[in-house]
Amino acid sequence: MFDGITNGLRSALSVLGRGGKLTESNIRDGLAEIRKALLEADVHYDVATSFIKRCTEQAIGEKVLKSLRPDQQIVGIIHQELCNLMGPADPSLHLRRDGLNKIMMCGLQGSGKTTTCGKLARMLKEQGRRPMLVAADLQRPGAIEQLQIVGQQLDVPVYSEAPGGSSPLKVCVNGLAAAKQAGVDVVIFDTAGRLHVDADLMNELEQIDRKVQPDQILLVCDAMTGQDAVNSAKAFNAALELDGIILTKLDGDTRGGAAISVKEVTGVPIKFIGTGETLDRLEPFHPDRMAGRILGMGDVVSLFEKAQKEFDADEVELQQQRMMEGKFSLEDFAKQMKMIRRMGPLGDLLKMIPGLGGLAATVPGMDADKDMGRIEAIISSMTPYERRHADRIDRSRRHRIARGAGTDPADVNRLIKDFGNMAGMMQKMSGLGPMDKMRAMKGMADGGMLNPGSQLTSAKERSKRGPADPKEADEKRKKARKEAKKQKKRNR
Ligand SMILES: Nc1nc2c(ncn2[C@@H]2O[C@H](COP(=O)(O)OP(=O)(O)OP(=O)(O)O)[C@@H](O)[C@H]2O)c(=O)[nH]1
Ligand SMILES: [Mg+2]
Repeated sequence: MFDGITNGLRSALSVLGRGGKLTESNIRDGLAEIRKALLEADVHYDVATSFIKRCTEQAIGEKVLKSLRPDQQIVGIIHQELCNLMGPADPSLHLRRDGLNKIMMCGLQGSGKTTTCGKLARMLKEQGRRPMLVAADLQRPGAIEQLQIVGQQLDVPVYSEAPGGSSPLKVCVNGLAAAKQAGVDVVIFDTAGRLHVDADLMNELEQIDRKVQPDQILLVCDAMTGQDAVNSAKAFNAALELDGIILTKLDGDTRGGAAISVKEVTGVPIKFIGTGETLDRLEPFHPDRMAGRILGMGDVVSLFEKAQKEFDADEVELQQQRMMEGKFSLEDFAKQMKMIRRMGPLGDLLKMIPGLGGLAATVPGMDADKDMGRIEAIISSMTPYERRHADRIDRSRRHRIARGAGTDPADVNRLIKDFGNMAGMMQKMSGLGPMDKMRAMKGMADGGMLNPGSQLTSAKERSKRGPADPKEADEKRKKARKEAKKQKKRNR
């Protein structure tokens, strides 16, 4: 997302950073470029204009021009102004501990209301709440069933009525009563959308608002619709006094302008962003992180939070233990791989790391997800015995596994070798002090060992190159032979 803005800002900033000497006139030129980039990204005209005015005033101030790195100072100013535009942050739903919390969702047709109801319910459940969904969209055929499916997926109750004899208002009132009776603590009303803001829809929503008295009215806005999203937000806010905005579809190639202007135009905070179709793709909105993303500085904080959530700490510790004891098997390896994959497509993760943002898109032939998929396929074609005793995989087993995984036996071989190297190193490292550990890690990273899949795709090319470190490979082979002999003896 935000590629347009990011690239525009980058080129403008490189104008500012070039030549060393910044003057008032080239700062103005650079900022004018940024304004253009913002407009192209669908940022509201007035918002872009006043934003650039504020940045310019500060940037041409004496303090900036006389500072050591004026270009950095200017990036700082833009970052801060972006935060001011999109913030302050308020990702809380202000839920009470006791009693029933009522959340009403609204938005145009197809903006993502029903999906976001599910995402919110999932998030609340994770926080230990007991949510219930109410299907108040009687407009679109299939809408009730869609919400029911979401509820089933999450194991969350859904209140609905047959569309024939009921009205959205009735469904909400009855749904509220059902929620009270069921003893849930959050009830979320999924309402109908319309193609455009119209009086009919607003009437319906206002009636529900008056009768149900929601604690939070959240507008779901499709970020891909740019200015339209911002304009509809204005209209919804005028009728309903929104408590928060959820911007959806901030994945894909959204131009992102809506995220920048919607708070400024409506005064309503953005609470969450939707970054994918699946129900786990909801993130609290952080203006500073978003500003960082827009400026292409990466989003390390989000990345680490994601990692923390997806990695099962106990499992990781258990695996470390197994590594140290030399018991780390291909089965553990596959588990680790799964954990990494749960964090999302690798391309997405790369984009969040500063400096690597462009990498995912620019390195030809790089398809880390495919490589990881291949490794998983290879490991899952093995028998449990083989996963625990990788050293026992001989030629015929190798061929069988390769057939099962739809790859080359050379790939299977490579994976087993890489895995053997990694497990061996890990075991060695467990006896080292922290500094030596770091050195060893660096060695592993340089040798590509921390990313065993990275070389799977070019079996042919590799055979030309030979092993990365012949001496080490030799030693490994010797050790393996010794092990095999010992094992044979034991078996006799
Ligand atoms: N890529 C992406 N797609 C999303 C996101 N949120 C929702 N969608 C998709 O957008 C489409 C519409 O979503 P719904 O949740 O049905 O939208 P709605 O507002 O309930 O639509 P109506 O009930 O017809 O008014 C679906 O295909 C969703 O999968 C998101 O954050 N990212
Ligand atoms: Mg819907």
